[in-house]
Amino acid sequence: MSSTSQKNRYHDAPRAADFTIDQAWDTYSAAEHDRWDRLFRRQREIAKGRACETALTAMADLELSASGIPHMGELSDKLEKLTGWRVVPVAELVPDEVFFDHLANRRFPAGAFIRPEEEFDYLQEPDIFHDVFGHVPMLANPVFADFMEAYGKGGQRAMQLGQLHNLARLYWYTVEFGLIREAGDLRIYGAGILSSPNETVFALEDVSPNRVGFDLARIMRTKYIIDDFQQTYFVIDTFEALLEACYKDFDSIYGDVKHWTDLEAHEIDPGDRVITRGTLDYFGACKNSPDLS
Ligand code: HBI
Ligand code: FE
Repeated sequence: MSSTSQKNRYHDAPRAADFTIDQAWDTYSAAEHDRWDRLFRRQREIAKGRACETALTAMADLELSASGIPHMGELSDKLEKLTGWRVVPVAELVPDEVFFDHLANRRFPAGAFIRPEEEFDYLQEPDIFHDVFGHVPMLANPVFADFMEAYGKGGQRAMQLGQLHNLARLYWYTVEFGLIREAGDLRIYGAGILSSPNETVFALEDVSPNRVGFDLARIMRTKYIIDDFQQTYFVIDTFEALLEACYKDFDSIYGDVKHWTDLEAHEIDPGDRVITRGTLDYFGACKNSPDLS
């Protein structure tokens, strides 16, 4: 396993107080540009008929393509005209409070590095393909753009209340692994799914996972897994409904959820709006394993 600094040449890059770095777009090698192109072509094909309309349309509007690694400044100039968001280069995960401050100010921190060839299919850290292909198109949707700013502000509040883990679950089950109902079918908007060829198919078509209607307090009680497919996916009806649910006064929900027991990632709760009850077969014996989070 290569060490972080070997794998990620931005690991030691000089950074500003807000953890942003210089993308140094001219330093990407032909091999790195080619890797982006192969990742893009493969995932764009699999996403057809599976990603939500918003994501597919935005990729075209933002001129994302298999023509080399995007220049974040040029991409930001296009995105900013649509929703006021910019994409700022960072070396790797940044501290939560820094992350929330960026989101609250319509800046999305995106990894500048691209995954090494040996991690072509999956990596745990967010690289430029996960962030730009997975997250950025959704920021072109005005309602989702408002939600992400509200999430940033909510995160700052959650930290003050010491309940960041509850809010992180909301991010996980929507921004990273959310599904949306579209024309009577289910489609993907979560970046963690959208940037993963295998999970793009699994999340929509496999019989193993549960699929449950979105409920804010329920999600805040639900543990999640960070190194495998999700055992439960939550489905929103519209981005407006997601935003509306989160404009509620978070404080009252934090107050309630603090006293409720957590749910394991595979559990169905009696109050759930069950869309599909999964067989959990993919998760095998591990379905009773202690979940991380
Ligand atoms: N930093 N660069 C980066 N990207 C993320 O997605 C990210 C982060 N820091 C913290 C974080 N995500 C999560 O803990 C959020 O739920 C806060
Ligand atoms: Fe992400």
